[in-house]
Amino acid sequence: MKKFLVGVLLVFLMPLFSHSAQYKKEYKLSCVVGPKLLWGEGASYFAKLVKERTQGRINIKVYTAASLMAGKQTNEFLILREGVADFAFASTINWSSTIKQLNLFNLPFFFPDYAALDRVTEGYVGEELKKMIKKKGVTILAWGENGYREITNSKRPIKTPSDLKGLKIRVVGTPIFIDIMKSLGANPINMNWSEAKVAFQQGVVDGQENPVVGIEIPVKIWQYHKHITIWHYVIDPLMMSVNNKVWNSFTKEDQDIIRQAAIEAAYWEKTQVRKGLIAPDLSALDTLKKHGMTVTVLDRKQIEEFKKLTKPIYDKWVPKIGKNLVEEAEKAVDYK
Ligand code: X2X
Repeated sequence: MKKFLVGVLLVFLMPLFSHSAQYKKEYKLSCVVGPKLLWGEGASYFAKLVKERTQGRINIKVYTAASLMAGKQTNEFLILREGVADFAFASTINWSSTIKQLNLFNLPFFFPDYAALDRVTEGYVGEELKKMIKKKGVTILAWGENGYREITNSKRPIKTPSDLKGLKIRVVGTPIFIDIMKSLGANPINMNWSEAKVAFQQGVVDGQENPVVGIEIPVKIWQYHKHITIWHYVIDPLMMSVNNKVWNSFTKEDQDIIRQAAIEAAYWEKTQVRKGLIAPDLSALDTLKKHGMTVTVLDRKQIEEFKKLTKPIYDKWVPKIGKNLVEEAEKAVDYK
Protein backbone atom coordinates (compact mmCIF):
# COMPACT_ATOMS: atom_id res chain seq x y z
CA MET A 1 0.00 0.00 0.00
CA LYS A 2 2.79 2.38 1.00
CA LYS A 3 4.68 1.62 -2.20
CA PHE A 4 1.51 2.20 -4.17
CA LEU A 5 0.93 5.60 -2.58
CA VAL A 6 4.51 6.68 -3.24
CA GLY A 7 4.05 5.57 -6.83
CA VAL A 8 0.85 7.57 -7.24
CA LEU A 9 2.48 10.59 -5.64
CA LEU A 10 5.41 10.36 -8.02
CA VAL A 11 3.16 10.20 -11.04
CA PHE A 12 1.54 13.47 -9.98
CA LEU A 13 4.72 15.21 -8.92
CA MET A 14 6.91 14.18 -11.85
CA PRO A 15 5.74 16.87 -14.25
CA LEU A 16 6.74 19.53 -11.72
CA PHE A 17 10.33 18.35 -11.74
CA SER A 18 10.65 17.36 -15.35
CA HIS A 19 11.93 20.29 -17.37
CA SER A 20 10.66 19.04 -20.67
CA ALA A 21 7.12 19.36 -19.35
CA GLN A 22 7.72 23.11 -19.21
CA TYR A 23 8.99 23.41 -22.75
CA LYS A 24 7.06 25.61 -25.14
CA LYS A 25 5.16 24.10 -28.05
CA GLU A 26 7.08 26.31 -30.43
CA TYR A 27 10.26 28.35 -30.13
CA LYS A 28 10.57 31.33 -32.45
CA LEU A 29 13.83 31.91 -34.32
CA SER A 30 14.37 35.31 -35.90
CA CYS A 31 16.11 35.64 -39.27
CA VAL A 32 16.38 38.89 -41.24
CA VAL A 33 16.50 37.38 -44.72
CA GLY A 34 14.34 34.95 -46.68
CA PRO A 35 14.36 31.14 -46.41
CA LYS A 36 16.10 30.54 -49.74
CA LEU A 37 19.32 32.37 -48.92
CA LEU A 38 22.09 30.30 -47.29
CA TRP A 39 21.61 32.35 -44.12
CA GLY A 40 17.95 31.28 -43.98
CA GLU A 41 18.89 27.70 -44.88
CA GLY A 42 21.41 27.66 -42.04
CA ALA A 43 18.63 28.66 -39.65
CA SER A 44 16.31 25.90 -40.93
CA TYR A 45 19.12 23.35 -40.77
CA PHE A 46 19.68 24.23 -37.10
CA ALA A 47 15.95 23.86 -36.34
CA LYS A 48 15.88 20.52 -38.14
CA LEU A 49 18.89 19.12 -36.25
CA VAL A 50 17.44 20.19 -32.91
CA LYS A 51 14.06 18.65 -33.67
CA GLU A 52 15.56 15.36 -34.81
CA ARG A 53 17.98 15.05 -31.95
CA THR A 54 15.39 15.86 -29.28
CA GLN A 55 12.78 13.54 -30.86
CA GLY A 56 10.57 16.54 -31.48
CA ARG A 57 10.63 17.79 -27.88
CA ILE A 58 12.16 21.08 -29.01
CA ASN A 59 10.41 22.58 -31.95
CA ILE A 60 12.01 25.72 -33.41
CA LYS A 61 10.14 27.65 -36.09
CA VAL A 62 12.12 30.00 -38.31
CA TYR A 63 10.54 33.44 -38.84
CA THR A 64 12.26 34.79 -41.93
CA ALA A 65 12.32 38.24 -43.58
CA ALA A 66 12.55 40.07 -40.24
CA SER A 67 8.88 39.22 -39.64
CA LEU A 68 9.16 39.24 -35.83
CA MET A 69 10.12 42.94 -35.91
CA ALA A 70 8.03 44.14 -38.84
CA GLY A 71 11.11 44.52 -41.02
CA LYS A 72 13.00 46.75 -38.59
CA GLN A 73 16.16 44.72 -38.54
CA THR A 74 18.12 46.92 -36.13
CA ASN A 75 15.56 46.02 -33.42
CA GLU A 76 16.48 42.36 -33.49
CA PHE A 77 18.65 42.25 -30.39
CA LEU A 78 15.92 43.98 -28.37
CA ILE A 79 13.17 41.57 -29.41
CA LEU A 80 15.43 38.62 -28.63
CA ARG A 81 16.37 40.01 -25.24
CA GLU A 82 12.71 40.70 -24.43
CA GLY A 83 11.70 37.19 -25.48
CA VAL A 84 9.59 38.10 -28.53
CA ALA A 85 12.06 35.82 -30.29
CA ASP A 86 13.57 32.85 -28.45
CA PHE A 87 16.42 32.27 -30.89
CA ALA A 88 18.04 34.25 -33.70
CA PHE A 89 20.50 33.59 -36.49
CA ALA A 90 21.64 37.17 -36.60
CA SER A 91 24.08 39.50 -38.29
CA THR A 92 26.48 41.49 -36.12
CA ILE A 93 25.53 44.54 -38.20
CA ASN A 94 21.89 44.44 -37.16
CA TRP A 95 22.82 44.21 -33.49
CA SER A 96 25.63 46.73 -33.52
CA SER A 97 23.43 49.78 -33.00
CA THR A 98 22.41 48.17 -29.67
CA ILE A 99 25.73 46.52 -28.81
CA LYS A 100 28.47 49.01 -29.62
CA GLN A 101 31.29 46.47 -29.32
CA LEU A 102 30.01 44.55 -32.33
CA ASN A 103 31.02 47.53 -34.47
CA LEU A 104 34.45 45.87 -34.33
CA PHE A 105 33.33 43.89 -37.40
CA ASN A 106 32.27 47.11 -39.12
CA LEU A 107 35.68 48.78 -38.87
CA PRO A 108 36.55 49.47 -42.50
CA PHE A 109 39.29 47.32 -44.09
CA PHE A 110 40.15 45.76 -40.72
CA PHE A 111 39.93 42.04 -41.64
CA PRO A 112 42.21 41.28 -44.60
CA ASP A 113 41.15 37.64 -45.02
CA TYR A 114 38.94 34.87 -43.64
CA ALA A 115 41.76 33.38 -41.56
CA ALA A 116 42.16 36.68 -39.71
CA LEU A 117 38.44 36.86 -39.03
CA ASP A 118 38.35 33.27 -37.77
CA ARG A 119 41.23 33.96 -35.37
CA VAL A 120 39.21 36.84 -33.95
CA THR A 121 35.84 35.09 -33.59
CA GLU A 122 37.28 31.78 -32.40
CA GLY A 123 39.82 33.35 -30.06
CA TYR A 124 39.96 35.68 -27.05
CA VAL A 125 37.94 38.48 -28.67
CA GLY A 126 35.12 36.15 -29.69
CA GLU A 127 34.94 34.86 -26.12
CA GLU A 128 34.92 38.38 -24.68
CA LEU A 129 32.07 39.35 -26.99
CA LYS A 130 30.13 36.26 -25.95
CA LYS A 131 30.60 37.07 -22.24
CA MET A 132 29.48 40.63 -22.76
CA ILE A 133 26.39 39.68 -24.76
CA LYS A 134 25.56 37.03 -22.15
CA LYS A 135 25.43 39.78 -19.52
CA LYS A 136 22.93 41.60 -21.70
CA GLY A 137 20.60 38.60 -21.75
CA VAL A 138 21.58 36.54 -24.78
CA THR A 139 23.77 33.44 -25.26
CA ILE A 140 25.82 33.08 -28.44
CA LEU A 141 26.08 29.42 -29.45
CA ALA A 142 28.11 29.60 -32.66
CA TRP A 143 29.46 31.92 -35.37
CA GLY A 144 28.19 31.67 -38.93
CA GLU A 145 28.70 34.23 -41.66
CA ASN A 146 26.95 36.66 -43.97
CA GLY A 147 30.26 37.52 -45.62
CA TYR A 148 32.53 40.25 -46.90
CA ARG A 149 30.43 43.11 -48.14
CA GLU A 150 31.24 44.12 -51.70
CA ILE A 151 29.83 47.25 -53.30
CA THR A 152 27.65 47.22 -56.43
CA ASN A 153 26.23 50.14 -58.42
CA SER A 154 24.49 51.07 -61.65
CA LYS A 155 26.72 53.99 -62.66
CA ARG A 156 30.39 53.04 -63.13
CA PRO A 157 33.19 50.73 -62.00
CA ILE A 158 34.60 51.87 -58.67
CA LYS A 159 38.39 51.72 -58.63
CA THR A 160 39.31 54.83 -56.65
CA PRO A 161 37.52 56.94 -54.04
CA SER A 162 36.71 59.52 -56.70
CA ASP A 163 34.60 56.91 -58.53
CA LEU A 164 32.47 56.51 -55.41
CA LYS A 165 31.99 60.23 -54.94
CA GLY A 166 28.36 61.30 -54.72
CA LEU A 167 26.88 57.86 -55.41
CA LYS A 168 23.71 57.17 -53.43
CA ILE A 169 24.42 53.96 -51.55
CA ARG A 170 21.85 52.01 -49.54
CA VAL A 171 23.18 50.93 -46.13
CA VAL A 172 21.66 49.31 -43.04
CA GLY A 173 20.42 51.84 -40.47
CA THR A 174 23.40 51.28 -38.17
CA PRO A 175 25.13 54.61 -37.47
CA ILE A 176 28.71 53.57 -38.32
CA PHE A 177 27.68 52.77 -41.91
CA ILE A 178 26.49 56.31 -42.50
CA ASP A 179 29.83 57.54 -41.14
CA ILE A 180 31.86 55.14 -43.29
CA MET A 181 30.09 55.98 -46.54
CA LYS A 182 30.39 59.69 -45.86
CA SER A 183 34.09 59.38 -45.12
CA LEU A 184 34.51 57.65 -48.48
CA GLY A 185 32.67 60.44 -50.28
CA ALA A 186 29.45 58.53 -51.00
CA ASN A 187 25.92 59.61 -50.19
CA PRO A 188 24.52 56.97 -47.78
CA ILE A 189 20.80 56.27 -47.52
CA ASN A 190 19.71 53.93 -44.77
CA MET A 191 16.97 51.49 -45.42
CA ASN A 192 15.77 48.13 -44.15
CA TRP A 193 16.55 45.13 -46.30
CA SER A 194 12.80 44.56 -46.64
CA GLU A 195 12.55 47.80 -48.65
CA ALA A 196 15.92 47.71 -50.35
CA LYS A 197 15.15 45.59 -53.40
CA VAL A 198 12.30 47.86 -54.48
CA ALA A 199 14.65 50.80 -54.04
CA PHE A 200 17.22 49.13 -56.32
CA GLN A 201 14.57 48.39 -58.88
CA GLN A 202 13.23 51.93 -58.89
CA GLY A 203 16.69 53.44 -58.93
CA VAL A 204 16.06 55.32 -55.69
CA VAL A 205 19.68 54.47 -54.90
CA ASP A 206 22.66 53.99 -57.22
CA GLY A 207 24.22 51.17 -55.28
CA GLN A 208 24.46 48.96 -52.21
CA GLU A 209 26.90 46.66 -50.42
CA ASN A 210 26.30 43.03 -49.48
CA PRO A 211 28.06 39.66 -49.63
CA VAL A 212 28.39 38.05 -53.07
CA VAL A 213 27.41 34.44 -52.40
CA GLY A 214 25.17 35.08 -49.40
CA ILE A 215 23.05 37.85 -50.91
CA GLU A 216 24.09 39.35 -54.25
CA ILE A 217 23.95 36.24 -56.40
CA PRO A 218 20.66 34.90 -54.93
CA VAL A 219 18.92 38.28 -55.38
CA LYS A 220 20.37 38.55 -58.91
CA ILE A 221 21.89 41.91 -58.20
CA TRP A 222 22.85 42.24 -61.91
CA GLN A 223 19.20 43.06 -62.62
CA TYR A 224 19.83 46.42 -60.98
CA HIS A 225 23.59 47.02 -60.93
CA LYS A 226 26.17 46.35 -63.61
CA HIS A 227 29.29 47.05 -61.56
CA ILE A 228 30.81 45.38 -58.53
CA THR A 229 34.00 46.15 -56.66
CA ILE A 230 35.60 43.46 -54.52
CA TRP A 231 37.15 45.47 -51.73
CA HIS A 232 36.43 43.40 -48.58
CA TYR A 233 35.67 46.60 -46.69
CA VAL A 234 33.53 45.10 -43.93
CA ILE A 235 32.54 41.59 -42.93
CA ASP A 236 29.58 40.44 -40.94
CA PRO A 237 29.61 37.25 -38.97
CA LEU A 238 26.28 35.70 -38.04
CA MET A 239 25.52 34.57 -34.51
CA MET A 240 23.37 31.55 -33.67
CA SER A 241 21.90 32.81 -30.44
CA VAL A 242 19.29 32.21 -27.76
CA ASN A 243 17.58 34.28 -25.08
CA ASN A 244 19.18 33.47 -21.67
CA LYS A 245 15.91 32.65 -19.91
CA VAL A 246 14.98 30.25 -22.69
CA TRP A 247 18.47 28.75 -22.58
CA ASN A 248 18.28 28.23 -18.81
CA SER A 249 14.91 26.50 -19.15
CA PHE A 250 16.51 23.60 -21.05
CA THR A 251 18.02 20.58 -19.33
CA LYS A 252 21.80 20.27 -19.49
CA GLU A 253 21.37 17.39 -21.90
CA ASP A 254 19.20 19.43 -24.25
CA GLN A 255 21.58 22.40 -24.01
CA ASP A 256 24.37 20.13 -25.24
CA ILE A 257 22.23 18.97 -28.16
CA ILE A 258 21.25 22.54 -29.08
CA ARG A 259 24.81 23.87 -28.84
CA GLN A 260 26.15 21.05 -31.00
CA ALA A 261 23.40 21.61 -33.60
CA ALA A 262 24.20 25.33 -33.65
CA ILE A 263 27.90 24.67 -34.21
CA GLU A 264 27.20 22.25 -37.05
CA ALA A 265 24.57 24.39 -38.79
CA ALA A 266 26.59 27.61 -38.49
CA TYR A 267 29.74 25.89 -39.73
CA TRP A 268 27.87 24.44 -42.70
CA GLU A 269 26.42 27.84 -43.54
CA LYS A 270 29.79 29.61 -43.20
CA THR A 271 31.47 27.08 -45.49
CA GLN A 272 28.77 27.50 -48.13
CA VAL A 273 28.93 31.32 -48.24
CA ARG A 274 32.70 31.26 -48.73
CA LYS A 275 32.51 28.92 -51.71
CA GLY A 276 33.75 30.37 -54.97
CA LEU A 277 35.30 33.37 -53.26
CA ILE A 278 38.70 32.00 -52.25
CA ALA A 279 41.44 31.61 -54.88
CA PRO A 280 41.97 29.47 -56.86
CA ASP A 281 38.20 28.87 -56.90
CA LEU A 282 36.72 32.24 -57.85
CA SER A 283 33.67 30.78 -59.55
CA ALA A 284 31.31 33.12 -57.69
CA LEU A 285 32.96 36.08 -59.45
CA ASP A 286 32.63 34.21 -62.76
CA THR A 287 28.89 33.95 -62.12
CA LEU A 288 28.71 37.74 -61.81
CA LYS A 289 30.70 38.19 -65.03
CA LYS A 290 28.50 35.71 -66.86
CA HIS A 291 25.57 37.96 -66.05
CA GLY A 292 27.31 40.93 -67.61
CA MET A 293 28.77 42.61 -64.56
CA THR A 294 32.13 44.35 -64.54
CA VAL A 295 34.05 42.85 -61.63
CA THR A 296 36.76 45.12 -60.23
CA VAL A 297 39.05 43.42 -57.74
CA LEU A 298 41.11 45.95 -55.79
CA ASP A 299 44.71 45.17 -54.84
CA ARG A 300 46.28 46.14 -51.50
CA LYS A 301 47.52 49.47 -52.81
CA GLN A 302 44.13 50.46 -54.17
CA ILE A 303 42.47 49.42 -50.91
CA GLU A 304 44.93 51.62 -49.01
CA GLU A 305 43.57 54.65 -50.93
CA PHE A 306 40.13 53.95 -49.49
CA LYS A 307 41.37 52.97 -46.06
CA LYS A 308 43.27 56.24 -45.63
CA LEU A 309 39.99 58.14 -45.83
CA THR A 310 38.44 56.16 -43.01
CA LYS A 311 40.78 57.39 -40.25
CA PRO A 312 37.97 59.53 -38.76
CA ILE A 313 35.92 56.33 -38.39
CA TYR A 314 38.66 54.77 -36.28
CA ASP A 315 39.04 57.97 -34.23
CA LYS A 316 35.33 58.07 -33.48
CA TRP A 317 34.44 54.38 -33.18
CA VAL A 318 37.43 52.66 -31.54
CA PRO A 319 36.68 54.33 -28.17
CA LYS A 320 33.03 53.23 -28.45
CA ILE A 321 34.01 49.63 -29.27
CA GLY A 322 36.70 49.62 -26.58
CA LYS A 323 40.37 50.27 -27.25
CA ASN A 324 41.44 47.07 -25.54
CA LEU A 325 39.10 44.90 -27.59
CA VAL A 326 40.26 46.49 -30.84
CA GLU A 327 43.92 46.01 -29.87
CA GLU A 328 43.33 42.36 -29.04
CA ALA A 329 41.57 41.92 -32.38
CA GLU A 330 44.51 43.62 -34.14
CA LYS A 331 46.91 41.15 -32.51
CA ALA A 332 44.82 38.23 -33.76
CA VAL A 333 44.60 39.74 -37.25
CA ASP A 334 48.38 40.30 -37.43
CA TYR A 335 49.27 36.91 -35.98
CA LYS A 336 51.42 35.00 -38.43
O1 X2X B 1 20.40 44.41 -44.71
C1 X2X B 1 21.38 43.85 -45.19
O2 X2X B 1 22.12 44.41 -46.01
C2 X2X B 1 21.71 42.45 -44.72
C3 X2X B 1 20.64 41.52 -45.24
O3 X2X B 1 22.95 42.06 -45.25
C4 X2X B 1 21.77 42.44 -43.25
O4 X2X B 1 20.85 42.06 -42.60
C5 X2X B 1 22.98 42.96 -42.58
